[in-house]
Amino acid sequence: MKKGVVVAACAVWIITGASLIWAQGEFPMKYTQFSTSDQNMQYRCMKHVMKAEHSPSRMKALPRDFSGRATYFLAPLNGRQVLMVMDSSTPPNLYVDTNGNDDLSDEKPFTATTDGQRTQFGPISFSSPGVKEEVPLSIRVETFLRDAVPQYLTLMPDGFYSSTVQLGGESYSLALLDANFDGRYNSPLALPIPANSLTGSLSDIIALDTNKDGNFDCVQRMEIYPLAKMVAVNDVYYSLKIAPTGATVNLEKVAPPMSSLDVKCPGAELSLWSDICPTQTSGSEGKWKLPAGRYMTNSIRLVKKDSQGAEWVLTGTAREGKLRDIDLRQKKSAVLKMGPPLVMKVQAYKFFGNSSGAPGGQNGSQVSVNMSLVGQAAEQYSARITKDGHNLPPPKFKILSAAGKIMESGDFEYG
Ligand SMILES: [Ca+2]
Ligand SMILES: [Ca+2]
Ligand SMILES: [Ca+2]
Repeated sequence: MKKGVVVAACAVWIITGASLIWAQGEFPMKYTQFSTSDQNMQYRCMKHVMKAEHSPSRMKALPRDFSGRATYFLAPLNGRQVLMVMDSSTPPNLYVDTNGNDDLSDEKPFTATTDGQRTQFGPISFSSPGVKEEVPLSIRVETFLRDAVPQYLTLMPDGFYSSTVQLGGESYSLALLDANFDGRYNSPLALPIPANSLTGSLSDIIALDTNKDGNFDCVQRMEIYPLAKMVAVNDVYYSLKIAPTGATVNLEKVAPPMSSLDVKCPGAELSLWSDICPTQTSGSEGKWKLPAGRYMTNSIRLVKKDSQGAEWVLTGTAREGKLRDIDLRQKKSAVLKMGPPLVMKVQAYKFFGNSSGAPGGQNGSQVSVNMSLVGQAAEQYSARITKDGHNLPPPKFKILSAAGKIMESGDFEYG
């Protein structure tokens, strides 16, 4: 009997000892409304909803005091199409079917507030059917003042969950955003994403201040990204378990199966979104170890030093080509050539415009000429090249006739 207790105690110690090494534990999260300093995160979750052409047939009634012109919207929120109607009165009012009964006569209006450019409504709160959450889904809705009849509404969350988590003996700020507006905080990115979709509207978003500077960075440093199964800090991987309500997050140190990716391009830096673990790669001659999974290139930097030590940087994206969807699920290693030699691609678009630049005018046609550089994996680089952090002058162009005569010449403009 006594031996049995000792054996059991040893087993508990081994399990507990192992978890002391591996588990980083569960952390409670706190809901906070966005402030102006958090707009990086809030704007990453923006979702546009186009106006409906007609009054939706399911709508039972408009509010009794409805005065102005009605514009109808059906917004995908909380797993349903939520009816919204803009009353273009002064100031404009937005009616939202917050209780999901397709009836707007039982709703109070949200009156516009404005900063001079944008008109905002909310916060607008909804309950999630079947989920008992401490904080219901809450959003803000924006539109442009100049649009008497808005073509679309912009939706964004009103707040986010955050916590300070302990990883490898250090404290990090972590935030979760319900970026697909379903009232849950645990929707991971599924790859590949459909063409022309915004990743922010397909999954939730996580932010982790890995350089501990007090900001969730999103320009040169990737600290805000679509939610995946893991996060990485200093090349250590942690699995993520998030309560659907956002109330807790659990992180555990894990050792995932790894693959290697070789892009045959020293100086390449990739910001990769993933269904397994978002990663920012650089150095090691363009050859990196990554957890086996699927990846999508969000942005690219090509960095080269010349013989005088000056640093030249090209930035790019992978809207198409092999870097758009990198599948390392079943592969121990993959080679994918990117970067130079770069081919210049010039595209001309003809459009009709009037002198004010508004579309639809009949006075003369205009041609927009766009230039980009295309790499070996069909990735696209901007013609904006920087040398030691300064923009080089934009490239010049000449348009020749079939006989070789210069018809037009000028400078490209960055934009
Ligand atoms: Ca209602
Ligand atoms: Ca969600
Ligand atoms: Ca940071």
